[in-house]
Amino acid sequence: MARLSPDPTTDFEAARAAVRAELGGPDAAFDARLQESLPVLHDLFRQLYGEREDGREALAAVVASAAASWRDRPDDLKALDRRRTADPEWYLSERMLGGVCYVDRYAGSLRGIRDRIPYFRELGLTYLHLMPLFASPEGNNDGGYAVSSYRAVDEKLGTMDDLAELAADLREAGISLVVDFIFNHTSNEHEWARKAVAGEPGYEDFYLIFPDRTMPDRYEETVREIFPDDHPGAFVQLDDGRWIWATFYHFQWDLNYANPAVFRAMAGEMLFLANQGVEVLRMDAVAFIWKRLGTTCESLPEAHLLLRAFNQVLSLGAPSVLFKSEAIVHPDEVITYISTDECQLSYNPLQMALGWEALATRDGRLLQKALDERHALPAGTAWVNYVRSHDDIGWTFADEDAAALGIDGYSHRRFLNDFYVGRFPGTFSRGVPFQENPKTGDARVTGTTASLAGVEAGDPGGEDRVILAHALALSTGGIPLLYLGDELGQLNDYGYRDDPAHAGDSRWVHRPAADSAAFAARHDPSTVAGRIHSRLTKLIHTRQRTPEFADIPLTPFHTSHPSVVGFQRIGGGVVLVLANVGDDAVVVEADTLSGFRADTTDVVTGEGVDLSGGLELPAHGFRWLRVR
Ligand code: OTU
Repeated sequence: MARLSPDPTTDFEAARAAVRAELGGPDAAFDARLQESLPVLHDLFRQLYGEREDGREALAAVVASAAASWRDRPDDLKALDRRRTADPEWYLSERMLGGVCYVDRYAGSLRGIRDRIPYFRELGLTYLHLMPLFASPEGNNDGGYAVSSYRAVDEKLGTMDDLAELAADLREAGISLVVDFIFNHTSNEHEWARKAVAGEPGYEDFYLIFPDRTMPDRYEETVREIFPDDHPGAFVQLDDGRWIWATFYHFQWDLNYANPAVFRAMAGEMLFLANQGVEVLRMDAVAFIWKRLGTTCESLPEAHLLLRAFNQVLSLGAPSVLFKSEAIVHPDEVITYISTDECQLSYNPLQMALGWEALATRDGRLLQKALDERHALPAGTAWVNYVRSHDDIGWTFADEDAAALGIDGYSHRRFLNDFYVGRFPGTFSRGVPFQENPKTGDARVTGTTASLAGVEAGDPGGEDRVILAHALALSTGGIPLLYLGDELGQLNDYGYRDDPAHAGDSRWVHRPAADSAAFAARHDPSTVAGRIHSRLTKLIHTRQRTPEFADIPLTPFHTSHPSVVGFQRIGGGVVLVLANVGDDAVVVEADTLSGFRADTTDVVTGEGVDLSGGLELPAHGFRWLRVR
């Protein structure tokens, strides 16, 4: 055994020898990538595992498993790798559109999902995120976020072969398969977990297990409670009296990435999934993957080093695979995960939350400020813009941004929670609270888009708000991501309260089964489903033929109306987006618009719009205008 050395020559030789042993003969493509990646990976490993006696072996083993995976990678995926390498910014296209669903709730099984491909094409999807579909414990398994094996599909949904076939069929239809990579923790039933608890050699350090409360108490002085409804603090007690780190549910045990064997094992699972045809890995709970005493144990520098190292492993073994970061945290922190060598894609939780904030307050200024100051990204990376996800809405805006507008962050969050869970007088929203923490006053909100926006309550602005929220996600820049069912205006499903496995987790209220009646009515304008579907699909198809909507950069456009959010998207021409989050119509004055030509075109309807007398925006309405 040997440590990694600052002079990497011998370390490199050991790694290359391990690669040769896997590949047999020379492989020009792999060798070229190794040439580039090895120094980077070596440097990352030195920072992460420099003190370890087995550092050199760990590095060699990881590159060897990337080589083995490349050797076994199917030819069609190698062809995909070449196409993506030739067109590395494919995901910045205006044609990109994501959809997300649960396999069982949406279509029963993986085969059922396959049967929905014609509808996905009709909608225009190019990206499909299937919620966790791996083997996991019976009963509550956090919607599959407690994984018992990354190599086995939940047998109720199908098999790994079904998944690989589905990935190929989706690819054929121009749709990239996205799955979760839940790598912060495994379920307590994972083989590694069983072995760790049993003290099997090689597995003792896979998780963070302590003999008594001494260390847990010290850690808990500085870490947040994430699922306080389930257990206080970050640890749970094992049957034998010891304590194990569990950030989320008590059956989700955090892995110990300070142990390179964990990195190595996870790199293997990741490469395995890449070879099934998964094109994007949604990196779950990235903020939590590294712990250090005396810190919040969130977004530590090592979390980034780990992501970068995983990225290098993939660029060796499956170069076309992308990472999407799931960091639902302060915007300054979200941005740190986004770069071409870390996560190329990231959820945009700030825009999501502030879209809802604007609809509640009828004031677009905080959202405008975020678009002005926090929307820009490094070249070659993209936001994933969503109206809501399978998770709760957390009010992750920056307090200093709120303060700049004279808003107190703490009381504003309380207002937003009250508003969206239906406690605020006159609210249009029918959300449900999630993880209310009486100790901190913190809470989050759940609900389908239609229920949050006022459709469930019968508010006259409900349908408009659903469309407006999506119009923002479709136009600001990045990959819009649709929660499938929202395009039919599906409402909250309160049935979860009768299911013992779900009753304790209010997020199930917004994860309804697909509504076949709403689906059948999607072309019927006398129904909510039909109206929302036709308005939304019109916007989707408009986006797909509007090159200005590609890529990320936007140019802010300010009016004198607090309820109006504005920006320009500049491509071949210029598209001006104006959105009114208020409940009253406003007229944007001709003077404000005088920098543009007067005879503009509405890109949605194709009709001419004359700006010389100003522009009227209806209540919760918006316009997409080609102004140059
Ligand atoms: C993620 O979310 C998943 O999206 C959730 O569905 C899982 O329950 C969880 O991880 C555990 O796997 O706390 O309420 O970014 O907000 O990672 C959702 C911090 C969550 C967390 C996020 C987490």
